[in-house]
Amino acid sequence: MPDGTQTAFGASHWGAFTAEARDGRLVGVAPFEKDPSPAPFIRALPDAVHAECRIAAPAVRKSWLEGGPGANTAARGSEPFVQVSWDHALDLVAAELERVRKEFGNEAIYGSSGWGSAGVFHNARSQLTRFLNLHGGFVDQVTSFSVGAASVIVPRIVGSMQPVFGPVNTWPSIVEHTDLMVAFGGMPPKNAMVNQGGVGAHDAPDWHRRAAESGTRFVCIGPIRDDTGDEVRAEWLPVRPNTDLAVMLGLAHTLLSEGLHDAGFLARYCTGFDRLAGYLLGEADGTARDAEWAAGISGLPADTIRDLARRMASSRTLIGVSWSVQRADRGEQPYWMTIALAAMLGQIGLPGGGFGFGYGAMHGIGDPTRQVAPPALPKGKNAVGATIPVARLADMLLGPGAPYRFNGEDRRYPDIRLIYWCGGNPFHKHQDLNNLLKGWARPDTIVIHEPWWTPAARRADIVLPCTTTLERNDIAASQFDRFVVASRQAIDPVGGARNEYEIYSGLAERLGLAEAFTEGRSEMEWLRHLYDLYRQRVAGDGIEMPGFDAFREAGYFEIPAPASPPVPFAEFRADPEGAPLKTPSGRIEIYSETIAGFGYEDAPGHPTWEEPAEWLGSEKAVRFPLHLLSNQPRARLHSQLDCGSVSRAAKVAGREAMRMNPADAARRGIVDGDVVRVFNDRGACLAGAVLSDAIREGVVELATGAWFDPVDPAAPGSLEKHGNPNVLTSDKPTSTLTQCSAAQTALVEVERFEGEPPAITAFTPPTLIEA
Ligand SMILES: Nc1nc2c(c(=O)[nH]1)N[C@H]1C(S)=C(S)[C@@H](COP(=O)(O)OP(=O)(O)OC[C@H]3O[C@@H](n4cnc5c(=O)[nH]c(N)nc54)[C@H](O)[C@@H]3O)O[C@H]1N2
Ligand SMILES: Nc1nc2c(c(=O)[nH]1)N[C@H]1C(S)=C(S)[C@@H](COP(=O)(O)OP(=O)(O)OC[C@H]3O[C@@H](n4cnc5c(=O)[nH]c(N)nc54)[C@H](O)[C@@H]3O)O[C@H]1N2
Ligand SMILES: [Mo]
Repeated sequence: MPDGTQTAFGASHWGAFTAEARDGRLVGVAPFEKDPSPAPFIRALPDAVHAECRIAAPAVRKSWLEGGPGANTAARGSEPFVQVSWDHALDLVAAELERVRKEFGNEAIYGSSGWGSAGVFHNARSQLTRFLNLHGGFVDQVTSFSVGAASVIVPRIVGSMQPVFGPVNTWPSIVEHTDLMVAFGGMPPKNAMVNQGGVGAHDAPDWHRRAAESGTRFVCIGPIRDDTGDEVRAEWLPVRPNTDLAVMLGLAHTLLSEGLHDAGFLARYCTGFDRLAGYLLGEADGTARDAEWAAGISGLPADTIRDLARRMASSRTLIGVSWSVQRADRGEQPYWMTIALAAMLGQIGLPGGGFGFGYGAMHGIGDPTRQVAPPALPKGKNAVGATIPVARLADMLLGPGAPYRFNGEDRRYPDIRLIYWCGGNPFHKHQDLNNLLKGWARPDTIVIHEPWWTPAARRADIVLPCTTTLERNDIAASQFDRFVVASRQAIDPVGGARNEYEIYSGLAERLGLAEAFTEGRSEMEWLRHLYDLYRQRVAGDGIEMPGFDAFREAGYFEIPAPASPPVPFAEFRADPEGAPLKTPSGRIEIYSETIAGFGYEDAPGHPTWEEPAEWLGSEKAVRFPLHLLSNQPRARLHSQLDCGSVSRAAKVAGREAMRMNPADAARRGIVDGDVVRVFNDRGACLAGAVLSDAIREGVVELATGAWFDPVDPAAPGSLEKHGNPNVLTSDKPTSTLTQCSAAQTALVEVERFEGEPPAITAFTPPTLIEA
């Protein structure tokens, strides 16, 4: 270590590290010594933290500063910002919160968040929620982009979210017991690089290898071959996107017609199998959902489907389904059918058998941890009852007062005057960004806390610069990981950035809420308090954590793995009457009277196939013949670190890489490295072509997260030049029942882009005027 270099241990969603700083600047990060496979993009932290696009000072959009709330809102994104002092900025935000509260009530305030950064105290979502609740409440978001449709359907069918958030069958069980793992959507190694809250040791690749070595066979059913890592040597069944449900129905039909289903299990533990059986056999409409039928829809050979069904019935089989499969039109249907299919195999409640969602979606799903939820900053109570399903943002902004239905409820969208956004990036996450832009122009005021001039920050009215993890002390922990990390501040806040705790404390002071917000605690006092809560929590499990000071000194604490792996549904299997599921029948609801009772046209009482709004078999595919998969990126977390070196090195011709099959490319005269234009009726973007036979023909992969960078920054429909797939995705909800994101349901066409591609401006800060 050269002279003058200081080190600090810390953690991020994608790994723990030792940060090296010299003269107040980060100069490197070394991955945690206990991490066998660190995420490559951890190395981008120093350049991202000191990037040109860090926000140096509080800034207010020029027209807003001059004209007040509601001034020239259609110009959001194209106007300069005026830099103001912290005092001035906090005065403006406090006054605007009061104005909206008094004139329109707290139902006119929408607060939103996203992944933010790791850390239980400086957690963007908890801080925002605590503050807005104290101020009288706000319209909050429910469900999620990650597992939204699942969060509605899974509890209705099995009574809890355990099959999603665990414990699911963990890797030690799979190694020991599972003969065959059928993975719809794979178990992408790229996704196992992160955990919400942090990952200490990336040992998923080792577990995958051990499972393969122990004889577990893997089948990857999905449009992309490398959705499973080389370690598991999977057999690849390249299915058409959004047709998993048809494959599952075909498998189920084979089991039923060949008498391979477990009738005893279905009778004892489930309700309504007869209704599904009638559907499989086509009793009402004469269409048998057999292997041939499934082959016609999915593109997999019928013999392959039949053979797979027989293999599943003759061995200990675990069905894994990625979260992406439910992020599609009627995405709850394949999840429901997964449960029904596993019930037919009769192995639910046996070690290494049954089903589980999201293996590999995050590192911790399947990892043998105790799943202790870390403590969070107390949020208080929200006096506003109204929420919206998170993916319905644009519908809410464009249709105040409009009725909508959701999970058995009749609701109306609130009329939002003020958006307060911290720790998320709407111009990353939302579908159909050209549509969102129209809604974004509606509210009077948009306040954002951000470290960087992201596409959302440059489209806000008041931007308050906040610190990154490297600039503050925290405790990083996740219920999905066994390492609890004492994150240490490595450098002073960059530029004029402040911790959000300090920002809210300043606002609370102006609003007469200071004591209630801070409870008189400093950062370090809060950490000590939260840590003590954690210590008490694990003590109940017989685990002794050291005192706070010793923990900070050691840098981390490792919570030991449970002595024996969990077996989901084992109690229910042992005693279905004594340990019933929390469903109306107490059993697995293959048919749901409740869902049928809602009377939604797009969600009948058992899993049913309907053509997705857009798919390779639809009429729309004549004009737009390629199915777009906008999956999670390899070189970053969502839009985070896109301005860093690792993400930028992965671009092709400066744009997001789009993988396509060589045959699809040849038909369009596209060669490797070409800039291409990807388009449909909703929008168009540029991307850099990468040809790969790991992608099924008819499918293109353009990962999310390139910073939204349209040629005209405020005009809906302008060409996006950086490769943000959300100008192409559809904002159609998954269904009336679940109202979630159907991002994976989108068709596009691709052509070579001729001429000089426009320069990328996403990472250049907006024009800043000094006050
Ligand atoms: N490196 C990295 N890891 C991440 C994230 C990140 O941004 N970067 N994000 C994290 C977050 S927030 C989440 S929610 C999880 C998401 O986890 P997932 O939702 O599972 O992740 P995706 O990458 O969107 O999709 C996984 C794969 O599913 C396949 N797929 C898409 N549609 C279909 C389909 O209709 N059928 C089938 N069979 N396969 C399909 C695609 O080939 C895709 O590569 O990932 C987490 N992990
Ligand atoms: N097409 C398509 N779209 C998708 C998906 C998809 O598969 N396809 N996946 C969806 C999924 S699963 C998810 S989870 C979402 C993710 O969407 P988001 O969670 O909105 O994405 P992030 O890029 O992680 O946004 C986090 C933002 O918080 C900022 N930030 C970091 N630390 C702090 C902090 O301490 N305080 C504050 N105030 N800000 C901070 C970061 O700079 C970044 O701008 O995207 C969704 N969108
Ligand atoms: Mo997610």
